[in-house]
Amino acid sequence: MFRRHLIAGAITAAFALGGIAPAVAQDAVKVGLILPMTGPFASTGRQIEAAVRLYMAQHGTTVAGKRIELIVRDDTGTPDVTRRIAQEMIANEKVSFLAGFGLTPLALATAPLATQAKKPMIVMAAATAMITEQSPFIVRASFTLPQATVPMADWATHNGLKRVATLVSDYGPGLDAEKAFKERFARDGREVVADVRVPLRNPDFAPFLQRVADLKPDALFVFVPSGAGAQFMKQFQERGLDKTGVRLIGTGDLTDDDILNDMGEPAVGVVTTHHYSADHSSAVNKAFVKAFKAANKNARPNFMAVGGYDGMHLIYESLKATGGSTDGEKLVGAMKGMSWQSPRGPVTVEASTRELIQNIYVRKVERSDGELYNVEFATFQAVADPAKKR
Ligand code: VNL
Repeated sequence: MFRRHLIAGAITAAFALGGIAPAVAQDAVKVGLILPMTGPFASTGRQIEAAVRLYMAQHGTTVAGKRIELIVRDDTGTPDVTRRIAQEMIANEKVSFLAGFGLTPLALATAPLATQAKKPMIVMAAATAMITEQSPFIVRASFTLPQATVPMADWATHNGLKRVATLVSDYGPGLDAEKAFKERFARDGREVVADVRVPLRNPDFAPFLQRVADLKPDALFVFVPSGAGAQFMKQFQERGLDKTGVRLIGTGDLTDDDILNDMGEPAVGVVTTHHYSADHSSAVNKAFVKAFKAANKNARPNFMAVGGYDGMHLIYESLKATGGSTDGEKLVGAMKGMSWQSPRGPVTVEASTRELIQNIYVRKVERSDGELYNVEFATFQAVADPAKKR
């Protein structure tokens, strides 16, 4: 006890005398990464953290003369916890960036804090369109559901589908997807014959799938969040819907690269639209996938990983642009209009919306070398979020 007091006293004295510790602390720029690392959405946290660490390993931890310090905290996917962690990170840790946000409610819970503290808030996962409108300090490194869905509706239209049912998780991104699909598709004799919503947590798809089977649509359009696709696919098969000729389409969240291999045969042939596939054939992506696998026991990166990787790019490049200044307004200003070659393809931060303009690819699940991949076969170039007024 006495000994501890003596040591504590010595440390206090060193600070009071202007020791070197405070100077070192000043030179660190802290990035507070808040993710669901446990609970039903832990795969999202795991993917993003791995990609953030890969980016730092590849680009070093000194940017514009500042040492980047990463602080990772688990919010378990609970909005109150996200908000409390963000508060602590701002007040106690004095972070310069907030980042992560695995689901929409978690991003929404934090937005007012980012505004109040004037901290850039990099949304690496959550994808409801209205999120970026909740704070001028939010910049999104993922995508929006309308952005991924409108191309799917166009693909369905051009492929002669007439009667489509939709099935979405009953919260922000699902409602965005349902609305975007309906508005784009249901014209000129085409109709959405049912729009079913399933609970976000512990969904039992069976009763909804029975309804869909009875309606016999040409296709079922699905949005479920990353990680939930395997359970959906299992029940789709158990109900025999894969044998009834109901085509399965959706956004790429359904055939998430993280779990695609476990889905097996029922996933083969499923067509989805999304901004990222691990199978994307660019040199930048090949290098990214190779490095990610090498650092993560051969695990494949999914679209969440790319959100984390590009989010780190925004943090590093904005800090370079401000010459190391951590003024929140300057950092966000530097991110606006920024363009680069992401593993997903070319991207630009649209200055007026702080959303990425990016390609949306049409992909089909195919087997190659014994593994399942989302194989891209058509591209909608430079798609901006269609939900924003401009
Ligand atoms: C969200 C959107 C989450 C898409 C997801 O996976 C996803 C969201 C966790 O905005 O909550 O794939």
